[in-house]
Amino acid sequence: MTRFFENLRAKIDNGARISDDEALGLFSSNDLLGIGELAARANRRKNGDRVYFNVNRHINYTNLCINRCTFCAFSKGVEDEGCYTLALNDILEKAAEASAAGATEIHMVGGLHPELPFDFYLEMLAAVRADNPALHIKAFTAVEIDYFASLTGQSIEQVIAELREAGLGSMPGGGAEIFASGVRQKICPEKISGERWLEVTEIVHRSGLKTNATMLFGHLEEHADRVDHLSRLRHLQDATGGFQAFIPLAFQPDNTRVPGARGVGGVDALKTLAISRIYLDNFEHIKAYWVMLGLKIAQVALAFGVNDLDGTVIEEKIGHDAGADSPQALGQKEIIALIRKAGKVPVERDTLYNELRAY
Ligand code: V47
Ligand code: SF4
Repeated sequence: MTRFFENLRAKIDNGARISDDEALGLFSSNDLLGIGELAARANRRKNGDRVYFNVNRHINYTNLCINRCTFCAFSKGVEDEGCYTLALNDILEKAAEASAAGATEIHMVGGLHPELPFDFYLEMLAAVRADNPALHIKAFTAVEIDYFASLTGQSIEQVIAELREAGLGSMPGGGAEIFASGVRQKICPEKISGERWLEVTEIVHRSGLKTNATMLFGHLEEHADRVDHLSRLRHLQDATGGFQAFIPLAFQPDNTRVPGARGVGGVDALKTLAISRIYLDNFEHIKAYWVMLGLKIAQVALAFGVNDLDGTVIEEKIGHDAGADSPQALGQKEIIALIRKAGKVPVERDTLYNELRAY
């Protein structure tokens, strides 16, 4: 083992933090198994052999979006074929199906719709909650929260208070993409800045809601941009403790408009997940989103520091519109088998990581 890896191993064993330069060193190393071993060590300290999964359903209520990020094949304009906005009844039907199938969480996000008023979202939450009081509603990204604030002229605090009152339980981690402004300007010029995403998220955390964080990787970003992204997340987590899970999202290139995007191979995916685990010492959960990674890499990732597998999903649109060749849904039995065959202990959790059942 080289001195570099020996030092990192000692840091992990002592619960010490690795530096940005060390993270960059890991990204430029070709020792995939060495990186994986460090990540597995860091993960074992926190989670032992347990791997979480949850039973959930995604509902994307609209694909109309005024932003039109170049990496996004999901969003449409009002003139485009295939644009849609679900009626409240359809949303309720999907939520009822999820409840009947044993889901504990509904994950709802959509585009920035040009016309729907804020009241639509409040009514949607209230109606889903009234029909399914036991379902946890995880909905809206920091990008949408900022949009609601500008729609209504209210502060982020007020918007969050009204959404919570209507039934919002927590927020997913989307919209983070890559914080560094050079790349962000190329892949999502109209989206709120990385600084604003972090600022909105900080307010959300301080209001008492938990969120996740994501990073979209494998397009135009350099390793230094990834480390910068991780560094800003680690910093905010030190301040608020409001993040539950970190989810690296592997870029899917079909039907997108990012000239020169690299795409994500298996080695890059595993390295990125592993380095996230090693660097983000203040995040309990590193989640493999099998929709973007594919089932096989998601399973192997369980030996590379990952302790959380999302989820049953049921109807995925954002990755599949961009060519993801994973299934659109996964049964609970399949998830359990996948975790077991990786030599781990499957634990069903709810959205807030209360353990529901170990298998
Ligand atoms: O913000 C869009 C990403 C995100 C593409 O918090 C793409 O539990 C890959 O955030 N290739 C939405 N990714 C999904 C998301 C998420 C998913 C699962 C769990 C959680 C959670 C959050 O999807 C967007 C964007 O970063 N995305 N287009 C694409 N072509
Ligand atoms: Fe709109 Fe989100 Fe797609 Fe960007 S990633 S175009 S904000 S739906």
